[in-house]
Amino acid sequence: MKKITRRQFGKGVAAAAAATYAGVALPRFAFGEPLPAPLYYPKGFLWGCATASYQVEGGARDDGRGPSVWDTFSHTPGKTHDGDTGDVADDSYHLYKEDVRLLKNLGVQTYRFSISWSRVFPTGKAPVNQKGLDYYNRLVDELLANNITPYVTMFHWDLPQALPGGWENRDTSKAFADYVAYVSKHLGDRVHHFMTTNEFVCFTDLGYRYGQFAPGLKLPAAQANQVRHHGILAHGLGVQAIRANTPSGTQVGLAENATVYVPIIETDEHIEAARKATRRGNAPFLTTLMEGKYPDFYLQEEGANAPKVEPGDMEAIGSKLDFVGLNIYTPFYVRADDSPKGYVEIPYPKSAPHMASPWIILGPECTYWSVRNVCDLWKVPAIYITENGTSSDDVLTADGKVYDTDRIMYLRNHLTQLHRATQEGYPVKGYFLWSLLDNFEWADGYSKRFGIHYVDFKTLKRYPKLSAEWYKQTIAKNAVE
Ligand code: PNW
Repeated sequence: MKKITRRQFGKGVAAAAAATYAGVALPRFAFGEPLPAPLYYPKGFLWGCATASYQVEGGARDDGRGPSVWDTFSHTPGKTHDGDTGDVADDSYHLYKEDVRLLKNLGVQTYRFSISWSRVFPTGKAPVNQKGLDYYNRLVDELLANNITPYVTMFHWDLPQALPGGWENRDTSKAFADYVAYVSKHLGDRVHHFMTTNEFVCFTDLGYRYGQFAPGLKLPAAQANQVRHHGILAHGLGVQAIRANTPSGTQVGLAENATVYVPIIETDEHIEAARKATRRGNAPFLTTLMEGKYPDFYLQEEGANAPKVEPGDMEAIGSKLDFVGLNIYTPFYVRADDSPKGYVEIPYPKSAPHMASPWIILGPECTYWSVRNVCDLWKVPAIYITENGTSSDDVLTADGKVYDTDRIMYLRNHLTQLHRATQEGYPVKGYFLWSLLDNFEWADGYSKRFGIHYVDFKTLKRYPKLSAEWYKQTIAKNAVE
């Protein structure tokens, strides 16, 4: 499609001024020139969908898979909504070809999925379970046969249950590196994009400090900080392992739900406040990775609870990355102030609109600011939005359709903001919509649907929602409308 210039578009507006809708004259644009539409993305921009192993695979006991902490947690009464588990989930372990067909039909260029560590190493360590790796070989081959580029996450929270002490134990970081070395060596001939870990805060703090995710512990600060350290150490050793076991040119990054700070209004002082907040608010995770050391203020604030670091840890943790993946759902607003921190967070007004999951506040500009803050602070070479999407109270109608207009509203707004980042020259390479299909939403079980395909969890039949149709058009046009 040809790009419309401002001048041509202006003429269109003049012609449209006389237009009517349902017999009523439409107003003229009140102020100057409207934005050109549609919003074209850069040529070669990569569109994709994302999923994670425990959320979609099912086949929990098939072909020698060992239990993960999420099997244990979800089978513990009271831990998940209605006692839901990932035993069957979407059964993608058996239905993966159908899922690849859904991807193909959307026209995506990429698919982000994760490997179940305990499928490949049932106890977390050798011996390997060849049948487990074979599943990922089949999935990768099926994707490539359909011209879809695989983006592989090594760890999306399903830690092998058998590893003693889980992330409390430093050995787990080393076991991770061994597992990553093996998998990257065997997939690296066909997979050229790897992410080490997904969302540190969810598998460290939420699992070990607040207890709402597996393994459900509520440890004191010193131990919880050590868990965080083992998480980022695993990432660092994982980067080294991938680099050592794959051809040069292989792209290595991670997927991180960095807390995104949005300046209340765009003035220099508030923009600066948002940048400071980004560095401080992500101190134990992304900030430390990007700077190769724990920030001084973090160590001071944690005092005696600060993590214990061994020689070589920080070099690994600070390993250079080819890209940073950001999982973006919700904004946090800040303003400048005179305190030593230089900013204060603004609480949401009670009336702040949210999506079906109450923690997803509608604030699409956070997608733009996530990219801008991270790039301005740390000059990263490439950025992907590795997740973005929302739950919705989807209803399957008698004609087999789901009219998820609120999800489309959410996506359209976020993609409009991401477009701004691409236009300003930030190196955003691609976007992965969360999620390809409804799946096991962790502690919320099957009560929250994030898919652009509806899944009937009794029959496992998949139905494209209206949002799938909308995303398909977005991809085909390489533009948001
Ligand atoms: C991400 N929160 O998790 C995960 O990467 C996905 O596995 C998940 O399904 C998706 O977002 C939707 O929730 C999060 O409560 C889960 O702030 C919860 C939170 C954030 C991220």
